[in-house]
Amino acid sequence: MKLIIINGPNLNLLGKREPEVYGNETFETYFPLLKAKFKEIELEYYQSNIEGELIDKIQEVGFSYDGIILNAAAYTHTSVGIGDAVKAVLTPVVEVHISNTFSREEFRHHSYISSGAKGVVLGFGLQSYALAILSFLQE
Ligand code: CA2
Repeated sequence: MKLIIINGPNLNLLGKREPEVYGNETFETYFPLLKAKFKEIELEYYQSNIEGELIDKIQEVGFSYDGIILNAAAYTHTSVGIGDAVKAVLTPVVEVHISNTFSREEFRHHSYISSGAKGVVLGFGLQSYALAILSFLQE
């Protein structure tokens, strides 16, 4: 099984700013732990701050990988283009958020991703990513 985690803008700052919302751990330290936890899975990681690069990556992997775990970060709430890309590919996409976006500002309550996603996991901190991986294993 081949899965990719795609992270959007500013998630490269995890663990370095706003620890009260996003925790203390960087994705660079968390990702090897995830790989060790799910040894049976070929797990990749991609991060970009650029909307078009995220769309390119979704298109690149979206016809051959078994799953995409997508945290589009702020683009979740603004990007028709990423929402369209999620709907255009054949690979199922699970939308992930670290924080509970529904307990935050109103503008974070709408997602352009969710309607095309297989499911959504949010609010469990970095564990949201592990739960999303589990959703692919329990098919
Ligand atoms: O909770 C999530 O995972 C979000 O996708 C994170 C986005 C936010 O815009 C979404 O509403 C919810 C923000 C990612 C920015 O991450 C930072 C990490 C550390 C310091 C500053 C920003």
